[in-house]
Amino acid sequence: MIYPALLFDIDGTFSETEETHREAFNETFKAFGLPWSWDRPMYKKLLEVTGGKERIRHFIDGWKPEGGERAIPDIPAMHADKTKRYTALVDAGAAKPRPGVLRLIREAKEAGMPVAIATTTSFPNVESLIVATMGPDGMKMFDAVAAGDVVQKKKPAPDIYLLALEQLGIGPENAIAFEDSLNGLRSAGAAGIRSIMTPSVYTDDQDFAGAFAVMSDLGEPGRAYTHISGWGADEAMVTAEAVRRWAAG
Ligand code: XBP
Ligand code: MG
Repeated sequence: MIYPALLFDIDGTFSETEETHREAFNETFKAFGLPWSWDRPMYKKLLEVTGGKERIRHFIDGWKPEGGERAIPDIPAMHADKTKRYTALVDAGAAKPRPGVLRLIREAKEAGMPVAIATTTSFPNVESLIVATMGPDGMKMFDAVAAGDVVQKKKPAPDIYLLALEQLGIGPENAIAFEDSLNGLRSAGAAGIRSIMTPSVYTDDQDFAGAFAVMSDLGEPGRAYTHISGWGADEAMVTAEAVRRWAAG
């Protein structure tokens, strides 16, 4: 194997999915007869808590919405409904990969570098997104998939990254994470993994001090990224070759 392994976050990093998550949550609230609707500023605050079930609980506890206390026992059912609605939206084409993501994954696989997923989102959401954007065999591109409730503590805890490393059988020094949020940066960092950050619509005002590199996106041929900090100041694309060079220091 050629290292580093590339560990991808999904929401915000692989694709700008959070608006689709928000839409699915709101559809679910309506279906459950709850007079709740999360608008963008509210959802931005709610994103501080990762995980859909955890986010609904946090909303009930913090915002004290009408019907909140009564809805607590329904959270697992509400979340299952939200997953169905989210995957239906994604299956219908709601999410596009961010610039450079598919290119980099293909380059890495061709170079013999392991590629994995480390995300807070539920496994069916990952599968729908990968199949919708990479085709029916898309999941075969990944050497490990660590997603959702398989760990006790979600990001910013290191658990999901530690699980991905365990599945790959490698140490953190042999991995680079791709993330879009402070929760993701902290999670990877707590697992000892360096992160390349591509801020997303909900995280572009967060402070990624200490990240390995920060750029607007991964770049495509003829469409360079905007460099923000760290490695890659004089380059245009995050390529598999560049990641290997940067990681070797
Ligand atoms: C993603 C999340 C997820 C999604 C919803 O964080 O926080 O909770 O918003 O997914 P990250 P579920 O990108 O840092 O992994 O509803 O399936 O939990
Ligand atoms: Mg993310």
